[in-house]
Amino acid sequence: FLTRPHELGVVAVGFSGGQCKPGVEAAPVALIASGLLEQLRDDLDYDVHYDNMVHNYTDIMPTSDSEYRNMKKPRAVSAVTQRLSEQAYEHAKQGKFVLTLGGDHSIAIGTISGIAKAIRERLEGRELAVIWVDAHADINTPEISQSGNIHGMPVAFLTGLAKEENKDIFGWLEKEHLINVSKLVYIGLRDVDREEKKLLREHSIRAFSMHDIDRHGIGRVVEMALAHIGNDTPIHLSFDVDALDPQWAPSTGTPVRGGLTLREGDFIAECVHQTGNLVGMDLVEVNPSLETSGASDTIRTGCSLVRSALGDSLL
Ligand code: Z70
Ligand code: MN
Ligand code: MN
Ligand code: MN
Repeated sequence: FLTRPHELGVVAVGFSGGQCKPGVEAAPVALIASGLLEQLRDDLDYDVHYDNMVHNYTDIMPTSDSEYRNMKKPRAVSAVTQRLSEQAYEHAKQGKFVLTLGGDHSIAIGTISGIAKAIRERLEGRELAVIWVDAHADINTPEISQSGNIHGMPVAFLTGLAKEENKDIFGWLEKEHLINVSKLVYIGLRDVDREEKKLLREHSIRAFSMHDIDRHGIGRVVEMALAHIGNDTPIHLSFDVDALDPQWAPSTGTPVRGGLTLREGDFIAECVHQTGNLVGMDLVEVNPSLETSGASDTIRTGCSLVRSALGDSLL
C-alpha cells in the first residue's frame, strides 16, 4: 500500500558539487550503460519511468557561489537539491518507488525531502524513516564541518539540526520536507568526525558501526535496525557505496578500509526490500574516474545493491 508495487521512477543525477573530486557525475551513465535499467525492467518486471536524461542542472547553476557559513558551493547544491526534491516528490506522490542514481551524497537533501513531503501527503501525515548506509555519518552542520563539503552535511539539513533562512541556501526546506532523528538509522559507520559523534549521542540517534556488525553479525544488526523503525513505516534507503570495503567498491571519493562485504551490503538491501515498506533508494558516491582499474567492479557493486533493494536474489 505504500507504493504501487511495480512502478519505478528513476532519476539520474550527474552532480558532484557536494565534494571536491570530479568524476562522480559520470556514475549514472556508467550504471545505466552496464544494463541496470534493462535488468530492472526485464528480470524484475518493473515498469520503469525514466526521462532518458542525466540531469546536471546546468541551467540553474549560479554564476557566482562564494563560501557561506563555511559551506563550499552552497548555492549550486541548494539549487540542484531543490529541483531534485520536486522531481522525487512528483514520482513519490504518484506512488512510484523513487530510485535516484547519483552523484555525491549531497543529493540526498533533494530526494529525501521530496519523498518525505509526498509520504506525508499521501499517508495522512506519516513520517518517512531513513536507513543511511555509509562509512560516514554525513551529519556535520556547516559550523562543525572540517571540510566545508556539503556531502558531509545532508543529514544535518534533513533533520533540521542545520537551518538556514536564505532561500537560495537551503532556506527552501520546509517542515514537511524534514525527517525525525528518531526515524533515522545508520549502518556501516567507521569514519565519523568527533563533533558528529557528539551529535549522534546528544540526539540518541540509532547507529550501527562496523564494530556492531563484527559483534552481532549483519543479520542481527539489520533486525535491530528494522525493529527501531517499526512495522508499517515507509522507509528510504540512502546507500553510499563507500559503506562497502574498498575491495568491493574502490572507485569512490573517500574509501575507508574495514567496510561491508558485497554480500553484507546486498543483504541489508534485500532485508529492507522484504519489509515491503521501501519507497525510495539513493545510490551515491560511485566515481568511475578514481581507481580506474576498479571502476567496473564498483559499478557492478552499485548495480547489485540496487537490484537487491528491488527484490532480486530472493527466491
Ligand atoms: C567528512 C566531511 C564524506 C563521503 C566523505 C567526510 C564526509 N565527515 N562523505 N565521503 N561520502 O567532510 O564532512
Ligand atoms: Mn507505469
Ligand atoms: Mn561516505
Ligand atoms: Mn555519504
